[in-house]
Amino acid sequence: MNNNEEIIRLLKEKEDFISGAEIANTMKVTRTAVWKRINILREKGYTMEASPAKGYKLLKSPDLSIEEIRGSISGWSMIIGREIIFFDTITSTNTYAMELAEKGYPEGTIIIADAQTGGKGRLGRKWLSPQGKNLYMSIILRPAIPPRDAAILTLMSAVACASAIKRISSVPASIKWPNDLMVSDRKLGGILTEIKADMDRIFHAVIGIGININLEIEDMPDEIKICATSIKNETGNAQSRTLIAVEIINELDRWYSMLLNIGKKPVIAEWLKLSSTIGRAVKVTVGNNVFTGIAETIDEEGMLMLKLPDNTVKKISAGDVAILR
Ligand code: BT5
Repeated sequence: MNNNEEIIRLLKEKEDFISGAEIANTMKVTRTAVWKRINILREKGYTMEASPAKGYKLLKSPDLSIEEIRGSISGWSMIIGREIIFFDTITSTNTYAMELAEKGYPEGTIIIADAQTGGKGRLGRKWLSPQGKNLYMSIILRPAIPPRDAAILTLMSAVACASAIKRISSVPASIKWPNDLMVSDRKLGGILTEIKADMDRIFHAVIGIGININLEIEDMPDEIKICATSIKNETGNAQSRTLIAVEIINELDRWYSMLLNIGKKPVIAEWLKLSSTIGRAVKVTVGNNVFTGIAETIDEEGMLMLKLPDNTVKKISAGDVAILR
């Protein structure tokens, strides 16, 4: 725990004024050092009341607080989130995480940014990533699973995100195969899994998570406005990005442990429960080909089993699904 986190922890624990001397004693630093830290935290968006007689009181945290995320994650295995790196602005948390993974950063390292200038989706698409509104987060993993099973990482992440969003915001998030987080037919978020692998093993994987939290519909460009939503748009209330991030990290940690220790079955079973694709008539676009049929289920590798009009079943490994009414 660094000094910023320690001060925030003490202020939150006390829920009242705490004197500079007490903070300094507990942290074994000078009172001047405490005062300097308090000013840094104010610059980061924390609102503090300061009284010469009583000390400091935390009135409000910023809605994306890395100090609070670090202090609140309570993972089962403590793999996911063992290191969290924060940026005000970055090109893409995924691109940076892939670079760090290449350099040997440990499994579980998380990159979070307040804004992305080059946020990306699949196939080089753009991910709208304005400042101060949403969650942009990437996680480095080094799973001992064969490359053909890599899709399970996307399914697992979708399960973790949908469960976390439902629990914290009560928004009825569902999963559209393979990587979309939806509220009815609007996109709330997406997952981008990138891997470096050879034929036999995955060297590293990066899971990128983008979730619209407080983004207003009117702030979206027209082409996204028609098909996207945010938690705030669904509930009418702003939501703490910290709370959503903590819950997603905890859920991911739990599901990742389960995947490594028990295998793919529990992930797939939960995915099927949260999916809004299965059982529906769908149109699937795969490159230049379009298939329509009934989305029957997914197989053990996360492939979509599409029942075509001639009753044959086509396995699809990647594509874009549109639900037909
Ligand atoms: C995805 O791609 O849905 C994956 C998105 C992953 C974004 C995260 S943010 C953190 C990390 N760092 C990154 O650079 N990326 C990851 P895909 O299924 O290809 O969907 C992309 C399409 O979604 C775009 O072509 C738009 O139509 C739409 N879109 C773009 N931004 C959106 C937004 N903020 N909300 C909803 N839809 C959006």
